[in-house]
Amino acid sequence: MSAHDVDLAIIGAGPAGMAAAATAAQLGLKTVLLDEQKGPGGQIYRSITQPAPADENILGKDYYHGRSLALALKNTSLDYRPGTSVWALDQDLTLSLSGNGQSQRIRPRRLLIATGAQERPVPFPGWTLPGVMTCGAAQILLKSSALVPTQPLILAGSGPLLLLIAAQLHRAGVAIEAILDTTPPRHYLAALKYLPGALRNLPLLAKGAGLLAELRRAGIRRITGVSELRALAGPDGTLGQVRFRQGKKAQTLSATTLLVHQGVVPNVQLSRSLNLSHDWDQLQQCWRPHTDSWGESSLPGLFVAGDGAGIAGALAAEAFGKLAALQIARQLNVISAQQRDQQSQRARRTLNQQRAIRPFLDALYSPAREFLLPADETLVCRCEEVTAGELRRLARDGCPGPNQAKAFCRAGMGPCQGRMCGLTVSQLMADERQVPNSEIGYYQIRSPIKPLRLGELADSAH
Ligand SMILES: Cc1cc2nc3c(=O)[nH]c(=O)nc-3n(C[C@H](O)[C@@H](O)[C@H](O)COP(=O)(O)OP(=O)(O)OC[C@H]3O[C@@H](n4cnc5c(N)ncnc54)[C@H](O)[C@@H]3O)c2cc1C
Repeated sequence: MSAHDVDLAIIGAGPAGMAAAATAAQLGLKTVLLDEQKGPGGQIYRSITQPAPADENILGKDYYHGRSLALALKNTSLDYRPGTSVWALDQDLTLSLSGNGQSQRIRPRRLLIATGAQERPVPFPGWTLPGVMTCGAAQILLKSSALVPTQPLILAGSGPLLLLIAAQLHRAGVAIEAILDTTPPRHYLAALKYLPGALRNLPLLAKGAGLLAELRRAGIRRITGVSELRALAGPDGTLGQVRFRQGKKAQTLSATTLLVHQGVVPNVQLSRSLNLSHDWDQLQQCWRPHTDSWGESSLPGLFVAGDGAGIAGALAAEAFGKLAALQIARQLNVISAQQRDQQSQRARRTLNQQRAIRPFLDALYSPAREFLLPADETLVCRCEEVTAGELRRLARDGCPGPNQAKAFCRAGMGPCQGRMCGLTVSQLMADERQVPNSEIGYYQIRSPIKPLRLGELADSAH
């Protein structure tokens, strides 16, 4: 495809990308939608065109909302390419793609990154043992293959998704031994000051209360105020026990699966690879690309929308995707500013309403210190096996930030390219050096940001 054949390329077919693609294509923009998954949906609506569980009650009503978004893609001239990874971006908006074993480059007039969120890495002693995985990973297996984890099963962590996934597994017939809630009790008080904003989204508050009631009715034990979480190996080297403390009391439970979760954070690999300007979000304890209210980033013509621009949930992502598409249509002179403003009113209202509850949720479910700044013996970079202690020592020895630490200990240089350790490395070094996260910075992300075959790399040179 030659340069400028495409008006808009969108990376990610979650709610943000699907809403943007449908809006842009309906307005007549020549639009390409790329996603590495084999169907549309993103994280929340994963496998929405072919959900694996037969019983719709398991995943719940919110999940099936994704059907209307996937359907809206069908009746357009959209060029939708599933199974396609974007592994590099250039400053002139050229994308390098890999799909069906082949590499290709396209250069659209405008680019929208809608690559969403990833679960926050949860480093704690024992997190690399077989049998310990994230709640999101278990949910992916449920949505795409109707598979459930082995039991006895324990869930541990904090946040609305922890409760949702516990409820979904329970509805799928899984026996849950216990939910270990690591939300520090003082966070309830800290969140109170944000309650007026939260009250603007009563349906979401009611949903949370409904999940808690459902789990209580099911008789699932929820142990609150949990700290000092440890996963311990059994005789065969896989997970055997989970140890924790509730107040002064230490407890140990047997388990073959431990699902952990400490919220989600924006996936910034692509935006970082272009050196876009990023802000440190103190309440969400993560980085997000700096954008204007339409999603345009510090690089003109490049937009970021959805959870990748700051965590606000699926309905906000859908609304933000639409707003970005309308502004892009405006910039390409397809609609007037007045048409853009008229057509964006509902999406803007939804976005504001969905964002209003975030400070409350973020203050309540901010991860406990032990997960942000793990103990010295904990592995932080799983790929290169670098511990928290080693990173602290490097900071004490004068290493100014993550990129220099990378050169000394290889943290962030493995196959995940720092996705699983980047945040923790930055936070550990900032804490040890007693400087703000904004000063310590983040890894310089380099392409290929996704694994790529040598043949595809060679193809892309032609
Ligand atoms: C594991 C997980 C499970 C979640 N489950 C729920 C849930 O059940 N309910 C809920 O309310 N919220 C859930 N969330 C929160 C969720 O992120 C939603 O808020 C929502 O999906 C965000 O929509 P989005 O469009 O911004 O991004 P996403 O839905 O995350 O979509 C991003 C898409 O980008 C694609 N992508 C990423 N990088 C590339 C690349 N380089 N090349 C090509 N494609 C790429 C991904 O494959 C993905 O399909 C979940 C989050 C995670 C991480």
